[in-house]
Amino acid sequence: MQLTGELRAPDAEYNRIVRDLAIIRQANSLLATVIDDPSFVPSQLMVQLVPSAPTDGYQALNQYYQVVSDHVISQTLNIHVLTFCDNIYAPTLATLYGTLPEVDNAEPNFVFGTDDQITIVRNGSDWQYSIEDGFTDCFDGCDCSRTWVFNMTDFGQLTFVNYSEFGPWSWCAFEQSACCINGTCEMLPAPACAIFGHTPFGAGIACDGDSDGDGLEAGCGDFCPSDPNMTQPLLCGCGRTETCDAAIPIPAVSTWTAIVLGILLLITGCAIKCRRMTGMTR
Ligand SMILES: [Ca+2]
Ligand SMILES: [Ca+2]
Repeated sequence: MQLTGELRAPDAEYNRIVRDLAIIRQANSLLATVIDDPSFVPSQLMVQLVPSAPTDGYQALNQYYQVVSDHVISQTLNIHVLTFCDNIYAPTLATLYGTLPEVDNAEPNFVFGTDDQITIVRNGSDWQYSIEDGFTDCFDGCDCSRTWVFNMTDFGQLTFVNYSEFGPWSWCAFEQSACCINGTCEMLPAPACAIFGHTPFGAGIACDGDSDGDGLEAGCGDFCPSDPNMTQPLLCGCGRTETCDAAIPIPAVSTWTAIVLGILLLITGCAIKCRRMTGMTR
């Protein structure tokens, strides 16, 4: 409704937004629970009537737009809260009511304390989605927020545009994460790292500047950051030579022994495999 300014969301726009948000949330699970909180009650309108004026036009609009409740919240100021049978785009309807001679003022029933906002801007067939995730102390507007911006084509092709954080207070506590971008480790806000091909290292891992000197940074190709001879833990783990496969005396064992060893390998993993096959104590 906000996108078109119409009282009710047209099917085409509504369906496209549903599709686009599904694609965005599938690409970024952090956004699965970020929904748009309207800044006004979507089924209500606040109307202040001119004292003692005829209300024919007001009553006609109430009937036409299917008001189910007309509640006077101030006799002195003649302020009514109208509740409609369905959600409507209140700013547009407020303008309609405001044209009546018996209406002094009409406006949406604004609410405080919204936290998440989704804003859409159309740029031809491309739509840009700004998704703001607010948190902490939101009763009068959130102290902290994270905002993702995406571009979506008419054909459902998603592009990440930007990520930003707001919250200069210590309690906002935005997390930084080591992140592998095109083979280089960078410290980034954790949510930004997870977007589109960026590989978060996980909690507690920082860029190490290739401390073991094997040419790759921790998590950015080197998953054994303290072992200069290994970059992958393989089966036996970092710091352990992977000799098990070469030591398996396959021709020397019976079929049943091979089956038992195979089952043990499946159940217990590498440690048993190395011990069984080579006699090593690990
Ligand atoms: Ca390294
Ligand atoms: Ca290494």
